Amino acid sequence: MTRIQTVCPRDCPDTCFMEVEVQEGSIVSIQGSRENPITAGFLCARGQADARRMQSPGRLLAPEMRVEKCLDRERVSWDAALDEVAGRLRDTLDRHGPDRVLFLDYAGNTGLLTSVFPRRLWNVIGAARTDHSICTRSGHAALELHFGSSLGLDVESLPSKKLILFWGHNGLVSSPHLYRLATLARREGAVLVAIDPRRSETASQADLHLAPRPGSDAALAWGIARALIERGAVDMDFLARFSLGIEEYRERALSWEPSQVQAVTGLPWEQIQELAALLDQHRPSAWMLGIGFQKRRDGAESVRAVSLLPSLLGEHRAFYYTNSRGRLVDFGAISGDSTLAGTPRVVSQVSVGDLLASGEFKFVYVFCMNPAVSLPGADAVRRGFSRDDVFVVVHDTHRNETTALADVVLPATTFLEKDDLVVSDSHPWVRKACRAVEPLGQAMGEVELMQRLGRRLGLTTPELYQDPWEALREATQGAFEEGSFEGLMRGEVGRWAELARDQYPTPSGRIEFRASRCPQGIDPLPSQGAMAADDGAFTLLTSAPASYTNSQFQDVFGPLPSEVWVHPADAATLGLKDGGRAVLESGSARIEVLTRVTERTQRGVLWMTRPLNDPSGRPQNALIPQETQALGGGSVYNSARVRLRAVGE
Ligand SMILES: Nc1nc2c(c(=O)[nH]1)N[C@H]1C(S)=C(S)[C@@H](COP(=O)(O)OP(=O)(O)OC[C@H]3O[C@@H](n4cnc5c(=O)[nH]c(N)nc54)[C@H](O)[C@@H]3O)O[C@H]1N2
Ligand SMILES: Nc1nc2c(c(=O)[nH]1)N[C@H]1C(S)=C(S)[C@@H](COP(=O)(O)OP(=O)(O)OC[C@H]3O[C@@H](n4cnc5c(=O)[nH]c(N)nc54)[C@H](O)[C@@H]3O)O[C@H]1N2
Ligand code: SF4
Ligand SMILES: [Mo]
Repeated sequence: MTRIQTVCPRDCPDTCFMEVEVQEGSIVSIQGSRENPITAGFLCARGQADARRMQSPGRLLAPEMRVEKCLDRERVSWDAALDEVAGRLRDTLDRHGPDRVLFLDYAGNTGLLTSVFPRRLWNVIGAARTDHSICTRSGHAALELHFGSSLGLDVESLPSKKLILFWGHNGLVSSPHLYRLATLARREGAVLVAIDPRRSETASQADLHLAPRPGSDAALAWGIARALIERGAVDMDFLARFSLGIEEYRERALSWEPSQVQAVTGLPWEQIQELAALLDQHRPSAWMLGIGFQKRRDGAESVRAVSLLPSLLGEHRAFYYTNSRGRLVDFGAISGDSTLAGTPRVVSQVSVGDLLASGEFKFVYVFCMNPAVSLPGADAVRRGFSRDDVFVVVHDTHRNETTALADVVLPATTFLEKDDLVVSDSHPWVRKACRAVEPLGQAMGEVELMQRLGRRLGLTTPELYQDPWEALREATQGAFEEGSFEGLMRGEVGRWAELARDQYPTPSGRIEFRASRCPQGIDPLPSQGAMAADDGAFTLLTSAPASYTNSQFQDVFGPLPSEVWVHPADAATLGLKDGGRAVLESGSARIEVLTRVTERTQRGVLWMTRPLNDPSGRPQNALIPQETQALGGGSVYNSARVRLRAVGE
């Protein structure tokens, strides 16, 4: 029996260290390592099921290619598949230029060698790419406005906090290890607060749950600011030393009358005062800002408003959003940004669906992503991929809705079959992720695939063929607080260095309550956007499912349920029964759902898990607008407006 040390590279803040037991080339067990204090010896259901998923019936084991557009794909050799991909790519470049070749990727595996180094090929070609705006982008832009960097709380300090807020963040489900640290604080008397329009798993466990109307977070934050100012809970010495613009901010906060805060949020003023009192009495605090509440029309404004509150209390960077941008790793060097000849075309990832449907891109290369289900306007994405004049190549570990539409499917190694280095979004711990088993079938890693494709295209740029570990060594020089790259190569654990938490790389070097570097049209102070009109439609909230990562793991745990939470009062008005069938509609898009009548949501607000297909295979995300946020260009999943109606038995 051998024990292999690896790291979970999934799009998950926890980035667990894993210990894999291998016997005669097969995985016997996967356990959480204790060498990382965040992982603390346990894994979530997905980590525990990884060996099963590696070998699930959906696993891709050989290249497949469509010989004619309307025919099924056939298994082919790697040589035949790569010849076809290189030939089609060369042809598209010659006939249409690099702007019509789209490189479409996201975070299916966040390893530096899996998802960052292989971008070199697309840089050398100068292909169009997306702005990676579906998830966190607007929130980063929001935090950078006021704090200069989105680096937040050192998550290891969570157990010593006296109050922890989960704001639009379902930590119990979406970052179970960070949530565990919060429970350690609670054991020592800390108060847990959840701010969520619905009673999420985290809200069910909280000592105090405030359920504002969706999208009213900035108003709520202004209300809290007013209540803190009124009770004299604001740390003026701290603000004088470290901030700028507090006077203007204070004036704005006091202009929010309690009645106005109540009207926008739907919360009684007394509840807001209660929270302000808790914040005053339980210091220090931690503010876990979700990605969920930021994925809406004014999501960046919500993040701006909420993130400034801990500064009022005299705390440096007491919010946590995602910390990856606070590390000193040179990501641009790894992706070979210097090999770019000019400025490539960058399109919005949020609204790429219509562009795909219009046939704008003639060659699309997808990896580490399942856009046919995860993107807003997923029906448009599917139409685009189905066009005769669009050639789609997908490199994935598993079959999914996107591979179903591809012309060429290339089998990828899972993280258990390759070496890598993963930078966590939350904690600073790092170790080399080591291959546990040999690649299954003909699966190939991203680095080898990129280099083989580069050779076939006749590309000679040396950066393409650099030893990838040498590239990582160069890009991590000076990035360690403890340990070194060489230490990682010997199997040791290292710790990334981070920006000092009392440093603010804003133009003034201070926390800027009034942002001095604001894009045009953006208020220097956080603003509350317009609330949804009362037009009989519902706001549809969608958020992360427990045993799945986005669309993954349905091959292990079964399909994500197409179920919608409806408040009993709305169900009564619409004549809906618990467990009954219904339809959700937006424009011409519709999906079938089962209704769950529950007080865990509020009137006018529906909730579903995401992203999924209905029982007929129609994508939930056909209901999501391809609209972008004014600040940061992020997604607006949680601003979707839908109609709900019962269907007969
Ligand atoms: N188990 C599991 N973990 C995951 C993932 C997964 O798929 N499964 N996905 C990963 C990824 S990609 C991400 S981005 C993160 C996301 O994880 P989180 O940051 O927790 O975000 P979400 O799950 O999108 O939504 C969290 C909460 O926001 C609430 N919310 C929605 N709109 C509003 C609003 O207007 N105001 C407020 N206050 N709350 C609102 C929702 O009701 C929901 O309970 O999780 C990661 N972790
Ligand atoms: N309705 C709704 N939809 C949403 C959201 C929402 O809030 N509401 N949130 C959005 C968010 S936050 C996110 S992050 C996106 C996520 O959207 P996607 O990134 O599309 O998420 P996944 O479904 O996890 O797809 C990742 C793919 O990567 C593949 N993969 C995993 N490991 C590897 C590997 O090592 N190599 C290769 N080549 N492939 C690999 C997986 O098999 C899977 O097919 O979804 C978005 N969709
Ligand atoms: S998905 Fe997240 S919580 Fe689960 S094992 Fe991986 S890093 Fe840990
Ligand atoms: Mo995400």
